[in-house]
Amino acid sequence: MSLAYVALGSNLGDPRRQVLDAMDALEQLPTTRLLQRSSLYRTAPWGVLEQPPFINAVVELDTELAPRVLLDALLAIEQRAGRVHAERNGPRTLDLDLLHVEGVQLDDPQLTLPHPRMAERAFVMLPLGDIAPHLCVAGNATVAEQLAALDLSGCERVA
Ligand code: PH2
Ligand code: MG
Ligand code: MG
Repeated sequence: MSLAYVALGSNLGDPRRQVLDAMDALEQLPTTRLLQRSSLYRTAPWGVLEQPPFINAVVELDTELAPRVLLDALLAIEQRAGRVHAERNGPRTLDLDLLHVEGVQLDDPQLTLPHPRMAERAFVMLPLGDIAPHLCVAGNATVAEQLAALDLSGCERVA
């Protein structure tokens, strides 16, 4: 079994509902337990600014699924949620990003682990800090230490 961290995001339709439903779907994956879920955050859009705010969260899974199998399962959950995803960094019904799998480094076209840009993104690090403040994912700094360097002003806890 390995600990795996998945970021959830949505800003189309009913984002809060879609994020909560996706957490339930993650909990149902074979050989997988959902150990922790962060609070939900309403976050200002990053990348493409002219779009609705996102709901973001992070969960911790304990899973026997290999990282690429888990990634396929995440994509299947996105599809089932009726994912609309036209533009890079643009609006989406549901986005599930694999952030980190304990002990795994991967660099292939479909999947890079740990997620190369997560440490810069408050909408990822803030919920991750709820459930894994002591985790080191990039270099030697913990999530809590990296959070101290981020501007969190666009992020508001909603549940
Ligand atoms: N996801 C993006 C692009 N921009 N901004 C916020 N606040 N939250 C996201 O999840 C997000 C984003 C592409 O996946
Ligand atoms: Mg994303
Ligand atoms: Mg994605």
